[in-house]
Amino acid sequence: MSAVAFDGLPQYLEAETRRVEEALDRAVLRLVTDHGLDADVALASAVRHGVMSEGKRLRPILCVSAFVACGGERTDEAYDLAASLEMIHAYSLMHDDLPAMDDSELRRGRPTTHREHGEEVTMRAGAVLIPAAALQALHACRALGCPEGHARATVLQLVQAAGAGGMVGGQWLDLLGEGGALGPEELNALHRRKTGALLAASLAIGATAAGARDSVAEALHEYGRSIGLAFQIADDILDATESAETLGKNPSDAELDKSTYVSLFGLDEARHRARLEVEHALSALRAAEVDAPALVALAHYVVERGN
Ligand code: GRG
Repeated sequence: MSAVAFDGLPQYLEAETRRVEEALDRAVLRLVTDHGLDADVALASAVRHGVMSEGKRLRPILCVSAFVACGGERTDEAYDLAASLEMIHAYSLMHDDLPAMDDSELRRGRPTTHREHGEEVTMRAGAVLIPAAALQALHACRALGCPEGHARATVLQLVQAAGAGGMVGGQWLDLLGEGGALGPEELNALHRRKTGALLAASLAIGATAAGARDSVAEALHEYGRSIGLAFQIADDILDATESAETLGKNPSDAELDKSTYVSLFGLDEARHRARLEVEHALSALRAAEVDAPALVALAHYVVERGN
């Protein structure tokens, strides 16, 4: 596969983030108007608060990067597809921050959605985003001209990654594990679902929508699984070493008595394990001859990021 123009990660992230923000803006507007939510001002404001706050937008950026690496074009419709992943991610953060779960007051450098809009509205705002994300993915695939089978496979990948076998199941294991000591296998199994499934689906969805051949789609999925784990190890390291000001959220693993890669292995070994996962991700790309400098740079970014 041939390389696409890539002028360095900072410029890439800036340009991609802008396109993702535009797509999210379109998605929220569609959700609000198509479903008559504009009559429910509180609900519409909570949806906007949860989705439009300043996140890294990593999942949609990975999705479009995979789509382009597989021959797709950077059209608005490609970003509309990628926005579906961020809609799931945004809902998960809104619900994760609720008192019944992690009970957080700060997210992305500002008060969490329930602190601004109340718990009941935040539960509803998160819930409407789940089916909206599936519809968003389906409509975007059709607008991209994907064959119906690819469109269906894409939506399936999204809902499976978000569901009981993926993110929701992982979050449940995480809540059950609080206060107990998980071993390395249990911790990996938890995070492959809680964080890793949606990150890996971001790559797989980009590849499927672009009609990638099986060996390339599998390589991108493998890359996604490895950077998913690397991402979570880095998240644990950041939680243990950085301030709320840097993170835009309160470090909480110690307070919630969670098993983490840092509590299990210590900082140095956790860093080593994250780098091994990045190496594994890059070797999956090389083995399938996927020449995508953006994906190489993003794999390094996942473990070198500051928040
Ligand atoms: C009902 C059990 C149950 C679950 C509901 C709440 C939920 C579903 C899932 C939570 C999943 C979760 C919070 C995963 C955390 C993933 C993670 C490391 C988030 C931080 O991602 P970043 O750093 O955040 O990409 P930004 O803010 O940059 O988008």
